[in-house]
Amino acid sequence: MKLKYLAVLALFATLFFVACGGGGGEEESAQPESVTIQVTQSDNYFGATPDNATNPPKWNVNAGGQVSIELTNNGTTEHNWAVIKLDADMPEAFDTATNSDLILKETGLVAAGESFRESFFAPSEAGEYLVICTVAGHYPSMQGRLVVN
Ligand SMILES: [Cu+2]
Repeated sequence: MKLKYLAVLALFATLFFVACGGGGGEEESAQPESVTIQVTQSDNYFGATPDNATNPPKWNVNAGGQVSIELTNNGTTEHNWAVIKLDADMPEAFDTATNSDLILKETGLVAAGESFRESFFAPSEAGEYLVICTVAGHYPSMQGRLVVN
């Protein structure tokens, strides 16, 4: 009788271990942390200084994580915020008529003085993604990097 009791106890102990082991696996597959990025646009550059070509502003996000973009256009003309596909073969001047297939994600044109907010999911592939303004003549002087970690 006592032996049977011990056998049941051992069975429960085993089940408990299996259940706890499964819990660890759930943590590993948890969603990446969401982040908020702030983007400012001016004529014709992103961020604080007009040296994007040599010193592009960087926005850090988590691979596959949710990104809330808070964008403000402080310029006097419309601007875009377009993430280019990783390792795309970029032309010297971006032409929306022929180069739109290079765009991975974009806010679309934001009018002068307007703000734009949206949530989207970051690419699942890590890397430094080129971000440009697609308005004619604004790239390469207007660019940044979406850094996916
Ligand atoms: Cu622009």
